[in-house]
Amino acid sequence: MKIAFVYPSFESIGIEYLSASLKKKGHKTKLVFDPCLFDDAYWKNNLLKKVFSFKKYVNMEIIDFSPDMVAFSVVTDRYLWACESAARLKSVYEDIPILFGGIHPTSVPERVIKEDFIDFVITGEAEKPIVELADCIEKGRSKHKVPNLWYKKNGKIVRNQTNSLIEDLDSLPFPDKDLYKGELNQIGGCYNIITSRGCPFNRSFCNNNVLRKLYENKGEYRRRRSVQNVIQELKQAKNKYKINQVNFFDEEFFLEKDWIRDFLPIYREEINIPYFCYINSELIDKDSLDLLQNTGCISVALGVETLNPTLNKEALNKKFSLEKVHKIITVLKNTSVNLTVFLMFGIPGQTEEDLIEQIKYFNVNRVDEIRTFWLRCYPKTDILNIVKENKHLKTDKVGLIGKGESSFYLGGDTYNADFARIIQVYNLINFLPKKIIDFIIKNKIYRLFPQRNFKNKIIFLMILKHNIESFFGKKSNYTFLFQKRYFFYLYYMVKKIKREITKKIL
Ligand code: B12
Repeated sequence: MKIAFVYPSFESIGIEYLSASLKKKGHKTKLVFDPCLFDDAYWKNNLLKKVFSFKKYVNMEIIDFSPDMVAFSVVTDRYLWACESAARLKSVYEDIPILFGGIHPTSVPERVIKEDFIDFVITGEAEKPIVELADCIEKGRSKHKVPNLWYKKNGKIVRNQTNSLIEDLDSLPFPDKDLYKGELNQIGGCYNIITSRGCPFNRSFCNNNVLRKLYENKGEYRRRRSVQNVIQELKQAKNKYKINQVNFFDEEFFLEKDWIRDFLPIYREEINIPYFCYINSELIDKDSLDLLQNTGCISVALGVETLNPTLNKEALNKKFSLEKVHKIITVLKNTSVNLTVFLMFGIPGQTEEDLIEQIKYFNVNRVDEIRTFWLRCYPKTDILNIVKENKHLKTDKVGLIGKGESSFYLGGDTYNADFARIIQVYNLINFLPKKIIDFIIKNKIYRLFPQRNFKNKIIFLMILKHNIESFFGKKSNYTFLFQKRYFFYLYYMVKKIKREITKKIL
């Protein structure tokens, strides 16, 4: 049976896992990719979005493949995009079954399955369920035993039982990276990998608190692949692709200390490709910082969210120690490991003073890059209760969240114009001298700044600055991911122009 996966904007390790499981059982898969140029969190422009739209190719590519099922992997911010694409397809090809899965349908399956153009929803980990569904459709069997499945029968919604979590992650086939052949992962040679599933923490803004509820009493939530299994995947990848950087996308890469102590030296020995990973200040000690430096890490991202301990504890349900964060910043400053810090805005209870105090801290304790995000209240996460309770969000906005209709472009749920002006200063810290930032703060010049985010223009200047610096031999790698995003845009803009020209000539 033939299954087409439709996905926007990024590589998805999730669908690569599903594709590998389907192929293993003899099914054929294909990716239909929409780069969503000028329509993502990096860059939003309505005119350019139209000019460089890939919408019409999405349907064309699906139909060319003549699939037996079309599968959409959906995060909340892309739910409307997925609905629009699925409805467009269904209006022309009524008979193709459409399946929705991924974190948004997992969070609100009862809402998603109600859409006319969606035939199936699979919640949670879907390696086994998707193969069983494909088998059932192929053989014309009843679907009542397919785990995690929601479907419609005689106008009624049916919900099947939820499977236990996959106990042994090593039992899964390696993600099918060939799915993206010819698409973005060919650019720049990044290899994205996940070595674990599940997170033991329960931060109020994170979707793990939704998944943990779904899988209550259904097996160990946090799981990790064996060191050898991960090394094996990377060895195979190294032989097959040209890789310049490995990105460990695990949420808690340093959680199992023994695992890390085993893994990183072997990685250095046998793989030896510069790598990126996320770090958590609560899990990083001196040993870990040494390991990072000695095993080829070129870049880490640290989710600080806010320097205010009360906000971290009460609104975000997150452990926080300024001392630990400070230590990481000071140690990494003099190393070749670049440090990106994630900060969050629009947290219930956060004030202008908080933000200004934070600027003062980061202006003195400079990191390689500060990335700013608005707090997003995703469906069924605990933060929703907090924002509802203290009326941090307007009630109509809370209603829109489950429908995936709140936008992340201009800040999303918790956007606040005064904060938006201050955020520009955070972006500027990335490349203006300390004295100028002090001057802006002291004289409250930020109040004159536009509230519209000009982050991508600043990022462009940052890349330029760091390219110049690296030309003169200074360490410079931190804009790595962003540089790739520019290549990505260039690649797909050229692809679009080529396609349009070919069409005109023919
Ligand atoms: C790595 C990562 C990224 C990477 C790569 C993303 C990617 N597409 O793979 C980067 C840095 C690019 C990224 C970007 C963003 N991310 Co992110 N990311 C993650 C992270 C940490 C791991 C994802 C992963 O690879 N998991 C491992 C794979 C195996 O699991 P999986 O993807 O969930 O897939 C399984 C199931 O969901 C299911 N499944 C998945 N797809 C489908 C499809 C079908 C048809 C079916 C049946 C089943 C199914 O089966 C898969 C295998 O079991 C998750 C957190 C998490 N724990 O999942 C957040 C997470 C997915 N990201 C999140 C967000 C918000 C974003 C951004 C919007 C952030 C931003 N403001 O820009 C962007 C946009 C992403 C996009 N697709 O457009 C949220 C999504 C919340 C939500 N409700 O939508 C998450 C859940 C984190 C959180 N806040 O809790 N992200």
